[in-house]
Amino acid sequence: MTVTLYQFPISHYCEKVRWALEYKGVPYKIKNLLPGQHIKFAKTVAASTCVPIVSYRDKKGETQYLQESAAIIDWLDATYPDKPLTPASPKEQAAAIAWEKFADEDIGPHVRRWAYFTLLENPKVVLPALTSGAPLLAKPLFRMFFPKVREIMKKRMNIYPAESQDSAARLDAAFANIDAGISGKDFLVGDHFSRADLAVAALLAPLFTPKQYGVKWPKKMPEPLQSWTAARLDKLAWAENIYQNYR
Ligand SMILES: N[C@@H](CCC(=O)N[C@@H](CS)C(=O)NCC(=O)O)C(=O)O
Repeated sequence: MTVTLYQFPISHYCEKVRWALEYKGVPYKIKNLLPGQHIKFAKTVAASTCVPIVSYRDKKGETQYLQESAAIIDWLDATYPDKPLTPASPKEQAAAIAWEKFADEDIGPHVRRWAYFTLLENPKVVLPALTSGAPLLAKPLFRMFFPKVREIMKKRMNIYPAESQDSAARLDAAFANIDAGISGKDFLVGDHFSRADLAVAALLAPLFTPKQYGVKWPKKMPEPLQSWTAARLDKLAWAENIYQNYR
């Protein structure tokens, strides 16, 4: 079966799906999209404009499209049962899904807003990441339109000072929640790596920029992001460890 991932390389939700595909050993093709260009494509195949989107051929040979990283992981586990990311016991399954929902809703959007708050003001850093994997000719065009794209991104994701500071505060609350969830154990749920660990670690990853993410990050992030994360390395250590061992 040919599985294709439509993505923004920089997107941590797309990283979540790349990790799930690779962890399970599912071969897949990548189609990189540029922010803006993605809208037309997404609207023709799915309910909303967001990526990741995964396509595959069903038994009748028809192409199906899946949107939402959690739904994609559901489909992966149902279709490729080896190396399950969803725990078998109903109790652990419910706990893992709850952690994933927490990661998707209470970590992902805040990491994104807080990181872009710094990154969008530093085109030299963010442009290579935003255009990575794009066709050569599209890169200068995207650069040219970047000021406009940046304003649209700010508007769509509320990347303004007060909202961004609020996201930073929410991340501190999320760290406390994760600490309590781990409390000396290796995993968030049970004795095995699951979609709970994968989702939390992937959605935090832009803060510690692991090489497995596949995007060319700068050695040092611009300020204030750099100092903020440097002061929280202990809070990120568990997720970094999960990357080292399972990504
Ligand atoms: N709940 C979605 C969130 C995905 C998401 O927020 N994707 C962002 C990139 S990080 C996106 O595609 N934004 C552009 C848009 O929504 O048009 C998931 O888990 O897949």
